[in-house]
Amino acid sequence: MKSALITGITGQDGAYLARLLLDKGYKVHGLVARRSSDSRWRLREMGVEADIVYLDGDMADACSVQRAVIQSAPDEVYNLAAQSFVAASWNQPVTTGIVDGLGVTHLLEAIRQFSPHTRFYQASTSEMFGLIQAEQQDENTPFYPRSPYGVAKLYGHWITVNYRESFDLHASSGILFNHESPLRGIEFVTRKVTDAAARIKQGKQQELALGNIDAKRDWGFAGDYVEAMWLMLQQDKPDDFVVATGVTTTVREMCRIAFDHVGLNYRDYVKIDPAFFRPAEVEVLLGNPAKAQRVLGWKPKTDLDTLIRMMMDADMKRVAKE
Ligand code: NAP
Ligand code: G4F
Repeated sequence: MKSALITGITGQDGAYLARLLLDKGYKVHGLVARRSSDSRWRLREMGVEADIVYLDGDMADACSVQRAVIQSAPDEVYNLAAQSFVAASWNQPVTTGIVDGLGVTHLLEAIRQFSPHTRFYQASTSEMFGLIQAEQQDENTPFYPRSPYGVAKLYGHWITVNYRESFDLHASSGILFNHESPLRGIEFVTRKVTDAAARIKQGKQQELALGNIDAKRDWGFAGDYVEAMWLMLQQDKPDDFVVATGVTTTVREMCRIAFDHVGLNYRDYVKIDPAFFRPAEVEVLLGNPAKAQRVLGWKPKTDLDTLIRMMMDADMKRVAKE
């Protein structure tokens, strides 16, 4: 039985990846940071809460990260832990830098010293492209991050590349574009919109305040994207891969799809609130997943319309039960 360690197992991707690895017969360990309230709801939603070995630890605490690597004796480590909300990174730039940046070194160092055969996946991000330097971004596009989050993740990306080149570790970096699901955090724009549309439809909310609705994102489904993570660690050689759909859509159009699904016109409810604009915006992201398709045989299976409908259906049911 293969052993895997997932950091960030209580997050959206952690829950989908845990399900995928358990279905493949892995023993799954999860590094979980101490929280004062329940953080395992996504694992319950995926029906995997009881099947995971939980290890206490925090990415900011090198000792706990090291202990988790020794205790789990992993064949594969998936580093998904992060302060992942871009907007919050301007208010917590140092924490974001430590967890999303230096935390990666804590993990790579533990692997180098105690488990050098372990294969490593780093959750890198299209936010590293920021102020885009090419119309469609791929593995060769120069980076230009636009937030403390993007900067911290760029450190995490390059330290992964550096440990691969310096110590011959099987360390891969997945440069994933936005991916969503019914398990997406409520602060991200897709879930904020599907939750609000469900509440408005059911008379529990009157309007929805948003920021820059002209921003464009390349949105895919988290369930598809965790397959790409796993595929990267099954390759003979570690490498970097862009994972995206190759389609970009405005926040405005995503709102239209969500509200349409419940028979409403988003224009009647969406208000623009400057409080949700960012100090520096990433106006557009559009990925080129050709390498992932060629080398990994990976393709996205879910288009945006299907994804938003899936999220709307889940939110309509959840809001009705409240
Ligand atoms: P998420 O839902 O925000 O999950 C983040 C996870 O990290 C949670 O389990 C969280 O634990 C954990 N975490 C936060 N701080 C930690 C710390 N100091 N020590 C240990 N664990 C900590 O994020 P996601 O959407 O699943 O994304 C997974 C990863 O992919 C992240 O690294 C993100 O930056 C990256 N990424 C995401 C996307 C996307 O569109 N979703 C795209 C590209 C890259 P709690 O639940 O206890 O807070
Ligand atoms: O949903 P978002 O908050 O996601 P963002 O900033 O693109 O980051 C997500 O994707 C990254 C990959 O590119 C990940 F690395 C990161 O961890 C995270 O998962 O915002 C999307 C867009 C932005 O342009 C934002 O300005 O939507 C715009 N937006 C407009 N109004 C809003 C809102 N975003 C949020 N969260 N809330 C709004 O009211």
